Amino acid sequence: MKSFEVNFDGLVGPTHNYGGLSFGNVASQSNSQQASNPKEAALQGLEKMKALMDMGFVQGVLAPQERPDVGALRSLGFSGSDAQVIQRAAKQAMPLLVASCSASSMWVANAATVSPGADTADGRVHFTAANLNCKFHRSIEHPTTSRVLGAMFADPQHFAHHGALPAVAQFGDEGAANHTRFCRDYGQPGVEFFVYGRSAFDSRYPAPQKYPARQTLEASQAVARLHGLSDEGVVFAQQNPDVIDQGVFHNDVIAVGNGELLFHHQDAFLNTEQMLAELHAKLAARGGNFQSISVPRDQVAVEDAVRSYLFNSQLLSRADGSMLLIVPEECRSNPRVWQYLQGLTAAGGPIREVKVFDLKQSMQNGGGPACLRLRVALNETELAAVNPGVIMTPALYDTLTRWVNKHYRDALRESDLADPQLLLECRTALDELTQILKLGAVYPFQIN
Ligand code: SUG
Repeated sequence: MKSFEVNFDGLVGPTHNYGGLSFGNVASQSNSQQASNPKEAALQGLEKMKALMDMGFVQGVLAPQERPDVGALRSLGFSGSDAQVIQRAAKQAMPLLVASCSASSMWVANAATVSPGADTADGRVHFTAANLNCKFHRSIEHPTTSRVLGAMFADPQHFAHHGALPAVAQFGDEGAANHTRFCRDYGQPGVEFFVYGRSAFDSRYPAPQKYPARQTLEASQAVARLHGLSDEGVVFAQQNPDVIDQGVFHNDVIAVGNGELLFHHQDAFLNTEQMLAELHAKLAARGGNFQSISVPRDQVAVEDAVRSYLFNSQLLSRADGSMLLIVPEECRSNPRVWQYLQGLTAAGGPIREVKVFDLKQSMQNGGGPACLRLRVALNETELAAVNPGVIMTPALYDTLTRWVNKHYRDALRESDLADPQLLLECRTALDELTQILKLGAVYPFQIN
């Protein structure tokens, strides 16, 4: 049976703005308070989806969330009509209004961790929504994420959904951004690779000093248990705490994997040799030949990796078996990174081509090509069971482009978030979107 890796990209929501909300994420902090352009952000994302579809990849769409999140503000004590809740929050606690307006659900690599049916004990595709509880603005995503994923992957015969882990820092879970999977073929059992930033229950593990480690070992282990993964099919590895302190807030800012290949920075992990040997042995037991490309620090410094998002790329397998790397424009404008990439494709290794995309609106909040997509490996039968409304087609691309042009603003500043009209605009747009994507009622304003 044929199998595919389907990339579901997060559609950027109408409140995309630069709130400076993510301590430890250099781009979010340094672009705080700039004016954003939500329309351009959404169109840039749609361009990437269309380009992948045009290249023959199966591409999906993941809907954004209802923002401002009036319910979150109510739970913090703001009351009255929806408009009053927003106005009171703007007056008394602007940072909370900004957090309740974040369009951060666009970075769907953080929506959930996904294990393909070939790896799980019951043969179903398993999803665990990420609790994202390191940051308030992200911790409010998972209830809607669960409803949206449930509407996309509804058939219980093929898909199993787990709610987010307990909402405490000890189980901090950031989803697929700290998870990748190695396999010979997407439909065959693979090795799932979980990368954590610290241990919450064992003080022998080192931890970063300056910035938070968002993912814990115990959260990663819990997800592996929930999904019914076998010990032979998992490897846990610790991120190098020094790189977290240099702005690598998720592992997908310093490493990316696909098929049998791990592409990573030399300084990405702790105990790298041992970890690579374990990946090699476990993939070999599953019939695969693990390979890795380590990018030396004297060619690309960690700082260059963080600024360019070289590793926040999409590593895609083409029909001829070679791989394609989708990188953001910022890689081309960094001379060291661009020179490295020229050498990489010329070397005749597995990565043969680099394609560049302009994702500046998302990049300025620390979200590159890989942050914007959730990978789901599916066989033909499972793919046929996915809600067809969320699979990208030329017609859906045209409809979504028209929808963005009709509903989105082309400039948003912090003061605009207090405008109650923005809430109405968002709800009108999202109501139409649920019809376009055939999701049914998934937003609080549709179900309460
Ligand atoms: O969680 N930025 C996101 C970026 C997430 C990137 N995802 C991956 N690496 N997979 C974050 O830090 C910034 C929002 C703001 O400041 O307005 C933000 O949430």
